[in-house]
Formats: sequence, structure tokens, C-alpha cells
Amino acid sequence: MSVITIEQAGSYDGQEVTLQGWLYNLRESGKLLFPIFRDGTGIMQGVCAQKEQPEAFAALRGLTQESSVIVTGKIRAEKRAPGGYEIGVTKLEVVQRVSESDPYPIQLKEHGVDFLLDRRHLWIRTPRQAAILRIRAEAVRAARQFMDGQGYTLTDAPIFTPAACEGTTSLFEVQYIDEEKAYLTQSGQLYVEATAMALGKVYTFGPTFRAEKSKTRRHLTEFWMLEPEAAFADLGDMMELGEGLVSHVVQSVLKNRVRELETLKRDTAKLASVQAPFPRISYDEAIEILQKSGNPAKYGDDFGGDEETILSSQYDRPVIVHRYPAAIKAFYMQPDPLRPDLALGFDMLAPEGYGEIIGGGQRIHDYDLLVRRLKEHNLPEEPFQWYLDLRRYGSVPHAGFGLGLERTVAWICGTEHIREVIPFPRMIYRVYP
Ligand code: NSS
Repeated sequence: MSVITIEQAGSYDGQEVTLQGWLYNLRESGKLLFPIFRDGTGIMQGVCAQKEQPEAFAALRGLTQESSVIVTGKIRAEKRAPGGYEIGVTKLEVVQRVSESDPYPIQLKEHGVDFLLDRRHLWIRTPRQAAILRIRAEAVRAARQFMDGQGYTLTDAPIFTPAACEGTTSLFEVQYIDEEKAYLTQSGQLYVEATAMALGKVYTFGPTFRAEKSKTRRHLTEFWMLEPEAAFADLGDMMELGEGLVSHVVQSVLKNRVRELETLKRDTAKLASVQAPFPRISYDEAIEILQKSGNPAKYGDDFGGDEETILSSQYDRPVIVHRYPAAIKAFYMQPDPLRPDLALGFDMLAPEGYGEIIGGGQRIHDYDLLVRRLKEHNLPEEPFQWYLDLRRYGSVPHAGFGLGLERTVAWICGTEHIREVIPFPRMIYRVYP
């Protein structure tokens, strides 16, 4: 007998198979039982009649939600069933029975989000959450496939770091062995700049940390970032790489995660139009668009969620905003030679109000200018000595960016908040479970 997953059921129509999973729900109707099983790949309805299968019927009757089971039975097509197939149960083995006195806490009804977040270790079992995590995995797979295909080599950046990359206000300080201080990385950028000088085209993909005091639907304190970096590359190269990467990720999810997008009831027409090239506007043009739409933004302001939403609502795919005033950007940004008050940086804003999914641009490659910028940003020179070495020994123009995985997946899934798209979200007031 074949042990199969629910996802594979369509290839076993008419055959007797075994499923391993959990009891998701059970409806009892006299001498007939209608269980719903889940196994992580999907859910499947079953039927069990007392007359034909007295033993399986006895094992199943009264069985508690989320009890683990091994089910044997015949697969048959059933249009009305979720997934299009059901199983006629002939044998049911209970692996662990959830006690009636301590039932599974998450019932098949609406619960408050704090209740669910406290039980995140169980909440991820629900079909909607499982679908989101499968889409996340596909996004990661597709992103790496794209980067590898473009000739970029994965070089992992460290998590303990001696210095800040994205401003000192959101640094997590940790006690490192023997009273030395270290920080959790905010971005692997400084390190991929080094590996780019060693290997040419590189990327890192890992967790990054920001002690964000912002309690918004777009902020986590621990999130994943994919960061490409290339030697002899400029702003234009990175805008092109970014739109290629995002298009590939979205199109791969559309192709390979059809059922999951259905589970989420995602409007896939909105994703289908996400194809490179993306519209590009300068910061100056962005300010004009904002003012025309009645937003109070003035020249020199950084954009928040409201501004990003107005800008992205003008387009059916992500929009790239480039050349921000250097004064509102990080210390490492290369100035525009035509207008040195502007930085050769860009952000990519997702449609439908999901905000900034990419930030990046060209880096300062001149030693003296970089030293000056460190001073202007009140950053100590000493922990950056290794970074300055990259400008002492064979410095070249180079560029890169960071793609926020959770922002990207939240947009693709259409979730209200990014906390749902990472298995165990870390936020300003939450580190449990
Ligand atoms: O601060 S970024 O805009 N840019 C950097 O960290 C650069 N050092 C990356 C680089 O050039 N290699 O962050 C990049 C992206 C941003 O566009 C968001 O999509 C995401 O990282 N991001 C976040 N996601 C979730 N939560 C928080 N708090 C967060 N902060 C940034």
C-alpha cells in the first residue's frame, strides 16, 4: 500500500492508500462520519460508514480535534470536496489522542490575534498559515535560483558585528564574551561589499535585526534580507537586478503555489502584471506626485507608510524611486556626480500599500569621502577600519541592495500584517513563543 500526501491524491484516484496526519475536523451524522484530515500538504475530507467499516468507525467516533492519525482508504474524485478528492476510510490508527479534558485550544472559529500569537506554535497548523509558509519557502527558493542564475555567489554575512550599518538608533546590543560589546547585524551589506571585492558578484541571505520602536504592520525586529552586491556595478545595474528578482519571485509563486494562493483567496490578476521593467521615478517626481495628491510632504522629507501607499497606488506593479536627498540616507551612499546633494540610491515600493520591499544603491568607493561621511554621521572610525581597507586596496565603484523577505511575501500573500509570514515573528512586544 502506498503512503501518500494529500497533495498527491489526484494521482491515486480509485486506489487504496495511506495518509499520515491529524484530524482537523469531524462531523457526525448518525451512522456516518465525515472527518477532515490534514497532513501539512492540504486538507482532505473522508467518509466512514458504521455498517461497512465498524472498526474504523469506532476508532473515529468522538475523536478529538488535532489527534494524530494514520488513515487508510480509497481515494475517489468528489467535486464538492476541498481539493477535489475524498477518502473512503477503511482503517484508522490513532497515534496520539488529544485528551477531552485538555482540548486543542484553537477552535475552528475566529480568535483574537493576541490569542493566536501566544499559540503561534499551534496556529501554524491551520491551512491558511501553512499556505503562507509554503509560499514563503517558494519565494526563498525562487530568489536563490534567480541570484545563482545571474552568476552571484552566496557568501553568508555574520550576525554578531562590531558596528552599525543602518543607524545607531535601532541597534541590538549584546554582551559578547568578556565584557566586549557586539551588535546583532542590521544588514549584511558591509560584509558583502568585502566578499564582492573577493568574488565579484555575491549575495547574502539571512536574518537581520532592528530594535524598531515602530509598532506597524510592516515592522519586525527580526526579519530576513537578501542582499546582492557587485563590483564594477552602478545604480542602474541594481535597479535592473531588483526588478528581475522581484518579477521572478512573483511569477514563480504564481506558477508553483496555485493551491496556496487559492487558500488565501489572493487576487492573482494583481500579481500577474508584475513583470519587469518597473516604472522608475526620481525623488523629485515623487514629491510632485505626493503634493498633487494633497499629501503634506515637503522636499527633504523621508517617506513613511502613507507616502509610499500614495506613490505605489499609481501603478499596477512595483515602482522604483531613485536619487533621494543624501541627507536622509545612510552614510555609505555614493553622491550623484550631477547633483552631489542627491544619493545614488533607490527604494522599490510594492503595490497595494505594502510599502518598501527593497532599499539599496551605489556605495561610496572613495576613501576620503567615506571617512568624512562617518564623521558627519557621528560613527566611530575604529570599528570601520576593515571597511575602510576596501577603499585602500583596489577600490572600485560597486552597488547592491537589500530585499526584505517578509514585506515581499506579505504583499504576494495579501496578508494584513507581516507577522503572519514568518514562522515565529519577533516584534517590539513579543519574543514568545
Ligand atoms: O534599511 S534598508 O532599506 N536597507 C538596508 O538595510 C541596506 N543596507 C541593504 C543593502 O543595500 N544591502 O532595508 C532593506 C529592506 C527594506 O526595503 C525592507 O524591505 C526591509 O529590508 N526592512 C524590514 N522588514 C521588516 N521589518 C523591518 N523592521 C525592516 N526594516 C527593513
